[in-house]
Amino acid sequence: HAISLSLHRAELGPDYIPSLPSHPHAPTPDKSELPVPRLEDSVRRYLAAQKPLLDDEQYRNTERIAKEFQKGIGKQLHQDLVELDKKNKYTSYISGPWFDMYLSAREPVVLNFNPFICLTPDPKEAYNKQLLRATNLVVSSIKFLNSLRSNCLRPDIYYVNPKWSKSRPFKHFIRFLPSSVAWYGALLVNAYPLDMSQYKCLFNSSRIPKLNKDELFTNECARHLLVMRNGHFYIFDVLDHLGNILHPSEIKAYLLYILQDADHLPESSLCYLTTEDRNTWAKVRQQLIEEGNEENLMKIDSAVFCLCLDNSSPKDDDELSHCMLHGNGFNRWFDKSFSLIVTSDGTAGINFEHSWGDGVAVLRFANEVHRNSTRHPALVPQSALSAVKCERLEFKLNDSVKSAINTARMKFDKTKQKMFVRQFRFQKFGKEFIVKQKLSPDAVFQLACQITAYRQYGKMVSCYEACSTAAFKHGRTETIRPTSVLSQQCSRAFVEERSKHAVAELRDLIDKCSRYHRRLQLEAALGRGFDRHLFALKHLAASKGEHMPEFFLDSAYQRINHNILSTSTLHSPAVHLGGFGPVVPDGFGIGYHVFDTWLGCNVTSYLDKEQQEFLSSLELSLNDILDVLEGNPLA
Ligand code: BUJ
Repeated sequence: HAISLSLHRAELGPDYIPSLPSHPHAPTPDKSELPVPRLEDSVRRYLAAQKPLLDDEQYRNTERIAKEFQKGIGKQLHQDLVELDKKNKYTSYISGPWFDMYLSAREPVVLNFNPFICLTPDPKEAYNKQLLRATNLVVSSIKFLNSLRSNCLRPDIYYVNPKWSKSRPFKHFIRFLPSSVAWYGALLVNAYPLDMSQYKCLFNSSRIPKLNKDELFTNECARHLLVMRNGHFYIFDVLDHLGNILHPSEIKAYLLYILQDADHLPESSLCYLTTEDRNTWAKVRQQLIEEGNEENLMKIDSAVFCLCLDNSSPKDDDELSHCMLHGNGFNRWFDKSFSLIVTSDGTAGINFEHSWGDGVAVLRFANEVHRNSTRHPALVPQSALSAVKCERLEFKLNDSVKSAINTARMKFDKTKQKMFVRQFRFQKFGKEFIVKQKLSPDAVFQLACQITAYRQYGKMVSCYEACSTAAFKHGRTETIRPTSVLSQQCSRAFVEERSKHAVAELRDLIDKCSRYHRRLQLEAALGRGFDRHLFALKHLAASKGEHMPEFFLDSAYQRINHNILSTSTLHSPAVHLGGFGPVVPDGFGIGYHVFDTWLGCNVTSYLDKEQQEFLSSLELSLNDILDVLEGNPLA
C-alpha cells in the first residue's frame, strides 16, 4: 500500500521541474535534511499566494511590508534560523516549532485537532463481530508494536518508480543497508525512505495537559492495554515481561469480561475532561492527582494504546464520522496517542492525537493492522471462551472534580451538537478520466473547491492542503496553497463570465491551474513551501521576546492563516472514511480522495446551511469542469 498523504509523486511530470528555483545556492534536499528555503523564495511564494486574496491596494501594502521584512528584520531572523538549524543536525528546523504549536494550543484537542480514519470492514462477514474484530485488531496492533521495537519494521518508502523499487530484490537490498546509508541506497533507485521517528510516540504515549503548554509522555516499559467501555476504564497486560503477546483467546476472554462487566454508565465519567480546553483540564488533573489518582492516571497514560468498545452501531457514514471524530465523550481518552474504536457492529476506526505525529505514520499503522488482521486473523469466529476478570480503574472524585466533569460534559455536548458532517460523492468521473485528460486528479478536485468557494463567497478565500514532508528527517507537513491567481481567473470565468469564454479557453485555464498546482505539490513535498518557513521565523521572533515584526501583524498575514477550507487527502484500501474538524469557526474541514472512477469528500462544519450550499455548489463546479473537459460549452 503506497502511502499518499498528499505525498505527491514526483512522477507528476518533468515538464515543470525546470520551473523550480534554479539559483545556484537554492537549497536542495541534500541527504534527508529538510531545507530551510531561501527567504526571497518564501516571500515570493507568500506574495503569490496572497495576490488572489487581496485587492490592489491591500496587495501593495502587504507587498511593501513583505519586502521590508525580507531586507530588514526577516533577514536577521532567517540567518538566525539557518544558524540554529546548522547546530541542530539531529532534527529539522520545523520539528521544535511545530511541537510547540500543537502543545501550546489551548483549545480542546477533540474537534480542533484529532482526526480520524475509519477502516474498511473485514471482507469475511463473520469476522466483523465486535469482540472478535477487536481481539484480532489488538493482536495485529501488538504485532506491529513488536516489529517496531525489534527494528523489524520495513522502512516507509515513497516510491517514485514503484515497479522496480517495490520489487523483492530492492526490498532485500534496502533491508540490509545500515540505516545511516539506507537513504542513499534508496535514492539510487528513486525511492525515498520516509522519516520514521514519529513511531516512537505511537505506543505507550499520551499528551499530558499542563498549564500553558502540554507535554508528550511515553513509557515503553508498560505492557498493559487500556480498554474503555461505557465510560469505565479497564487494564490488562497484553505483553509478558519478555515482550510476548498474550494468547489471543486470553485477550478475547478479558474483553468479554469487560463487555459483561461495564453494563451501566458511571455516575461521572472522567473522559469528558479530555474534551476540555487544555488549561482547565490541566488544573483539574492536578486536583485528581492530589486526591490520590496519580497511579491510575499513569496507567492510562502509559497503556500501549486505548481500545474503545463502543455500545452503539452507527447507521450511516454521517453517524460513523461523528462516532469516530468525537463520539459521545464518555468512552474516549482523547489525549491518548491513538484510540482504536470498535462499535457494536464491529466497525473499526482510529482517532488520533495530532501533536506527536501525522497522517502518514497513522496510515501505515492502520494499513498493516488491517492487512494482518484480515489476512492472518489471530482468532476464527468459532473459538470458544469464558470471561476472565481484569482490573477496573476506580477513581476518587471530590465534588470539585465532579462539577468540573459536569461542566466539561455540558460544554462538549453543546459543541458536538453544532458540528455537522456530510459526505459528498461525485460518480461521473475519477482519477482514470482525469489522468487521460493529462491533468492532475488532486489539482482538479482542488480547483473544483476553489470555484465552489468563489461562487459561495464572491471572492477567493484562504485554503490549505496538507502535504507530508516525511521524506526528510523529522519532517512534518508543508502547506500547499491551492488559491492562486490562476485559480482566481478560472473561478471568475466559471462563475461570473460563463458566457464570455470559448470552451477551449476554459480548458486552457484548467490546464494552467493543474500544472501550477502540480508544481506547488512538488515544491511542498520537497520542503519548498512558504508556510513552515515563515512560521518558524515567527516562532523564533516570539521566542526572542522582542516585539513581533510588522510582517506577522499584517492583517493579510492573519487572513491567509484563517483557513476557510482546510483540506487533506489520503488513500488506502484499508480506509473507508476519514475526517477532521474545521480549523476556524466559519470554515470547513474537508477530507477527500479522487478514486479511480469517482471522487468524494467528508466535510465538517459548524455552519449547517453554508455546508449544504458548499456541497451542492461543488457538484455544479464538477459538472462544469466535466462539460469543459468533454468539449461542451457551459450549460
Ligand atoms: O497539515 C497538517 O500539518 C496536518 C493536517 C491538519 N489538518 C487536518 C487540519 C489538515 N492533518 C492531516 O492532514 C491528517 C488528516 C488525516 C485524516 C484525513 C482524512 C482523509 C479522508 C479520505 C477519505 C475520504 C473519502 C470520502 C468519501 C465520501
